[in-house]
Amino acid sequence: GLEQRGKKVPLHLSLVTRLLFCFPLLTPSAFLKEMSLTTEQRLASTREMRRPQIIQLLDMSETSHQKFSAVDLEQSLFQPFPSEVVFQSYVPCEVYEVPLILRNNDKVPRLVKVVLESSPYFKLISPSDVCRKVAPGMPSTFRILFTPEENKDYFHQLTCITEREKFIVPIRAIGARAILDFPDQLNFSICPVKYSTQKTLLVRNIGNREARYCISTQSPFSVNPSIGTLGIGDGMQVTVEFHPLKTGDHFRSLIVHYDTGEDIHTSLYGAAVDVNVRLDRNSLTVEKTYLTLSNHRSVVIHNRSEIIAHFQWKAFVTQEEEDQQKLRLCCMLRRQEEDEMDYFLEECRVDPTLRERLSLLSRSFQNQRAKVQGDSMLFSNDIFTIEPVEGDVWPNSSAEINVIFKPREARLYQQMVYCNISGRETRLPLRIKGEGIGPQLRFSFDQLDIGKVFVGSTHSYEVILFNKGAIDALFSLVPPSTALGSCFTLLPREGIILPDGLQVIRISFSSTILGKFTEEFRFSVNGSPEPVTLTIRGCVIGPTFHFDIPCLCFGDVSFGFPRTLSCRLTNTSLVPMTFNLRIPEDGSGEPSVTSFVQMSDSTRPSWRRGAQGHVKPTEFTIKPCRGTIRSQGLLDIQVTLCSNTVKRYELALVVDVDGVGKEVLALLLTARYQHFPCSSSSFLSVPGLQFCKTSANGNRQCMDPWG
Ligand SMILES: *[C@@H]1O[C@H](CO)[C@@H](O)[C@H](O)[C@H]1NC(C)=O
Ligand SMILES: *[C@@H]1O[C@H](CO)[C@@H](O)[C@H](O)[C@H]1NC(C)=O
Ligand SMILES: *[C@@H]1O[C@H](CO)[C@@H](O)[C@H](O)[C@H]1NC(C)=O
Ligand SMILES: CC(=O)N[C@H]1CO[C@H](CO)[C@@H](O)[C@@H]1O
Ligand SMILES: CC(=O)N[C@H]1CO[C@H](CO)[C@@H](O)[C@@H]1O
Repeated sequence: GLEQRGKKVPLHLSLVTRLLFCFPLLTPSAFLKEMSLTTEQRLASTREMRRPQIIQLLDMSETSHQKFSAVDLEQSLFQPFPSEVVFQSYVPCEVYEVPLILRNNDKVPRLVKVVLESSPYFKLISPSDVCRKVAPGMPSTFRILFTPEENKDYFHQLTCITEREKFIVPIRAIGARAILDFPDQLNFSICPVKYSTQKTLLVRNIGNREARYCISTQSPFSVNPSIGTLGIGDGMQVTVEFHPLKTGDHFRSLIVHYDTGEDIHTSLYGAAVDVNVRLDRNSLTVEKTYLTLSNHRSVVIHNRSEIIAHFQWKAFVTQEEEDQQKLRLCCMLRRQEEDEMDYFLEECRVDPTLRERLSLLSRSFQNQRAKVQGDSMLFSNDIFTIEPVEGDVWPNSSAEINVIFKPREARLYQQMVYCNISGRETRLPLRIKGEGIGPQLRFSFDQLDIGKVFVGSTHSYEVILFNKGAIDALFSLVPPSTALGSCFTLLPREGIILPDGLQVIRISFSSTILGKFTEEFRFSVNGSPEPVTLTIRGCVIGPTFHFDIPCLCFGDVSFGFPRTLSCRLTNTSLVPMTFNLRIPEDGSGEPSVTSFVQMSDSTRPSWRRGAQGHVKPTEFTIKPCRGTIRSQGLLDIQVTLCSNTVKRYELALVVDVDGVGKEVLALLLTARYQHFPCSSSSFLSVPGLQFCKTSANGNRQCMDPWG
């Protein structure tokens, strides 16, 4: 088991440890110091001791009687010192010597042997008692002689063989070295964030070998040059830049890697802070602006710092959001490309000569994507423009930034923009607002009260539409949707009014609809969300008219004797009226019969029978019963009553007016039946329909009306 383990020492692992230990993180000064030591000084300054690299485990039963050891297997039985034999600062052909001490770590005496593969430069001198066991805790000292031929690096190794293992002690001869005199630390102290602060170092090669170097560091630091050569004793400028994007402390290393294998570290430090660079406001409202016109306001970037502040106006609040947007755009382009490719390949199947254009297509998409990637994503917008969108503000000065507002619609616009500026970690937000306004049309008055107008009469009015705004106004009437609205005619219905101009709108109105009304007329204005309105209110009334007497009093009427009265119907309105006169309570039967007719026509049935009919006779005649009275005209009306009924009359003559209504006015009619002195009873066949008379003293006398 031991044997096997011994043969499988993981070599690669030990190599890593070796490298780590041979090239520890050295500062330039430590490196210089180390390189300027003599071999003796170097040995004298060596303190640390490391476990050697065991390359093989041996079977102790073959080499020793002491098969067990107090030293654990990871350790060697002998501890070498120094762990690495180093020669340096030598001159060719001189002989240098370094002792190697091997101390017995075990609790029992042990043997140790050292083997050096033959070399023209290195010699091993073993102690004279090399074949004797070394007592526990005691050293055995070997000597290594080195005779260099040139001032260059030599590598060799010693193999130490104990009773249990073989291990290696490396020999390194460090020849000429380049030494760039970088400082151990470079302190940028406090710098503005998002700003590039540079320090230039004058570096000389103070070593004895040409320097072939690589210089590297990590963000937020950068270095220039990063690679080069520098002759012995020569100097060069190295610029280290600190460009922090975040505030706070930043620690990094500047690593100078030499071709001889050493990595020398300079610590870099810088603290990034926000400086006094700011906007004079964080919100800005551009005054109301007419469509198609533009207005601007300015915001000032104040720079009270010592730096030249570079600024860019952005639409996104952070770099991350900006990058996401780029990603989205690229994805979109990729999908679009795939689609177009699919389509194109389909075409190519039909026409193979198109195939050449395939690469053109793909190149065009490639270019577009590159453009997106390289885009600095400056703010750009159709409505708001920022000028300048990028620039510099010098120390102790300020920059005026114009925000130009060019609305396309009549509405409120709001937008956040962000100023990415040196000296401030976060982008400075600015809220910009502006309101677009459309043409400004107004009526000279927005309410027109036309009072009472007669039905059917035509009236004209004028209102004035003003353009109070700064831009042309294109207006057009929204056709009214109501019945009354269509009784109005507004002219012109559409047109254009220049700024400060006016347009007379003629309104004519004639209504057949009675009653109060409030009608809103709307003119839509191009570019304006709200129409300009005109409200017309008023009342349409019917014609006014009256009779010249309060009552048609027929007084006492005699049976069958017509009596005619007249009255005068006067039209006091400004419109003609068409009327119809009737007496609703009058009978609807045959016209009543006069006594003359009754007497001369013997074929007529007796009154008695007529009176007995179910339909009462029509007793009144109106002349004319229909007609039209012109505006402010009058008409005499004759009403004839021929009574066939024994009764007291009290009824109404009503007036219907066309287009206005029925029974608009009523005129009282009164009459009283007066009985007749009668002699012939043949007429008086109907009891109660006698021509009787009651005298003042109460005597009742009946007589034949025709007697
Ligand atoms: C850098 O220098 C400043 C003073 O200039 C000092 O306060 C600070 O401690 C230094 N920092 C480092 C890391 O050297
Ligand atoms: C800026 O002004 C301050 C105070 O007025 C002054 O100390 C500083 O030197 C000025 N800096 C520059 C770069 O002009
Ligand atoms: C923001 O401004 C800083 C300083 O000018 C600059 O270094 C950085 O690249 C800008 N960021 C973007 C995303 O443009
Ligand atoms: C105008 C402005 O703000 N610029 C300023 C830059 O800073 C100096 C002082 O540091 C001011 O005097 C300037 O007015
Ligand atoms: C106001 C009025 O009564 N209107 C007119 C109706 O017609 C008569 C007769 O012409 C006029 O005298 C009234 O003036």
